Amino acid sequence: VLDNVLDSKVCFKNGFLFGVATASYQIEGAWNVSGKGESIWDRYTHEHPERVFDHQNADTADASYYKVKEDVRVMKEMGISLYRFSVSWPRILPNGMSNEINEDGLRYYHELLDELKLNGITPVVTMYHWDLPQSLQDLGGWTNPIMADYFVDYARVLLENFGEKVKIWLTFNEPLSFCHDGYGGDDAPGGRSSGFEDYLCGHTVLRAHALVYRLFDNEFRRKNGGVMGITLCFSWMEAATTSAEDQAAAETARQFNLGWFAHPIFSESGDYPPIMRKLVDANSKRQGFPRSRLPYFTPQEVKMLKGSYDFLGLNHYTTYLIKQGSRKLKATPSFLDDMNVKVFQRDDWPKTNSTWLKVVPWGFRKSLNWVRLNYNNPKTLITENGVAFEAGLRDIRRINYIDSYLRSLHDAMFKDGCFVVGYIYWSLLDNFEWMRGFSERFGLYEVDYKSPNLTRTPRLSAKYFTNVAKTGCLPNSYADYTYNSDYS
Ligand code: PNW
Repeated sequence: VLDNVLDSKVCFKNGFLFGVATASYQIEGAWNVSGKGESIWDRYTHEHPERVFDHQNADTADASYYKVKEDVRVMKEMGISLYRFSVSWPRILPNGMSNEINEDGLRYYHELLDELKLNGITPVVTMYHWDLPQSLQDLGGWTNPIMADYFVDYARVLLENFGEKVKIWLTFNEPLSFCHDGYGGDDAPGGRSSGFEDYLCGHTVLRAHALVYRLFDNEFRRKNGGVMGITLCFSWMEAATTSAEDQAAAETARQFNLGWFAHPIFSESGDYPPIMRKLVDANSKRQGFPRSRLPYFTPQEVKMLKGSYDFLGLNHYTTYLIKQGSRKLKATPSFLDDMNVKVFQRDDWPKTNSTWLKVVPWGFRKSLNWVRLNYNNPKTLITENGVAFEAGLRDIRRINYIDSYLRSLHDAMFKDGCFVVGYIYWSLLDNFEWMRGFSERFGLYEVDYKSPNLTRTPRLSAKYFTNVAKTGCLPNSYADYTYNSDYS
């Protein structure tokens, strides 16, 4: 009988890693302390408070800069084995360039890395999670091709200083988000030039990624060991109907969203997805541009990019339905016009506190299988998955979300053979959720923004996740977590 119960339990194999994630600007605070330079998010939230929910900014955020011991203790208690955090470029290089290194920046991340080591937690370090030094934005930021060289200089500083302590590196977090939303939309730096600057950004970022991967491979791996990847976000794009047109539209949407950054690195043929090349080239021509708005790689760059990874970092949150588009091409370009599909979600999918995020667990399995089939089943680490609900400790719906997404992940791994090595929840703590300020709470731990200490308190979901991380299995029922006098 016991064997049957154990058989039916959903367990991840020994060695599967559980973790939690954060990012520098979203939690650190101390925005102008001890030599840190200004980032584009500092500048943007200060100059355009009206664009952010409730005029908020992350000047203080969770004050994690001052709470290394406290935050690591919480992780230790949860029994997780990975902590994914990002390094603030302007905290290390106040002016963005490596001629001036801020010693306090190095000290802070050493303190964090040492504390993690003391507690047996493996760091997963993102070099860039959106907080570009403002001085580099003044040169055009990621739309300026030279930014790739400055990123290499910065990466070298990180590899030289932290290479002995960090074995799992990510170059970038979600280029699609910070290129499209930052240079083609409303995120910092507020480029609002979609269909043009976002492609320039993407091009520089892809080159920068490959240069840093080759630097790591040629100069650091032998000495320090370790692995390097890139984190891409992939919302599942499901065709809304079985019609050939909608099926093709959904595939186009996948190529424009994941393929834009994944195809050059993870595909057999390299370079941008053929459908993206074709559509943007044709539209640029029709709009009278002298050349394609999507830049071309040299053959050497295609080669340098192809295979520039040891693993894929995948962020997955939700699913969209896709129908064939019907837009007439406008004179002003945009990414959405180039892709030309209709994107929507079903009204009966469970809602969350993020307008864009509906609970659709089966999309996770489909995303992972699409990656498996298109990129030859790369080693994958889930670097983010999570959900925001209203403040409060009895977050049964968050438990529900995590549990259902983990079941879908389990099916992808054990029924379909997807090669996934770990799962990192976003986020450890409530934090500054970019344009939506502190209004969206993703944390396993609640942060009380009214208390002077920014007190952290575990939600029910923290208890659930602790159990999962410690046993490697999903509970047969999570009734245990539903009624608990501690949380009433
Ligand atoms: C991520 N989507 O961005 C970021 O990496 C985090 O910094 C952020 O806090 C988190 O998601 C929650 O919003 C995403 O459209 C942006 O599917 C967009 C999507 C997913 C993630």
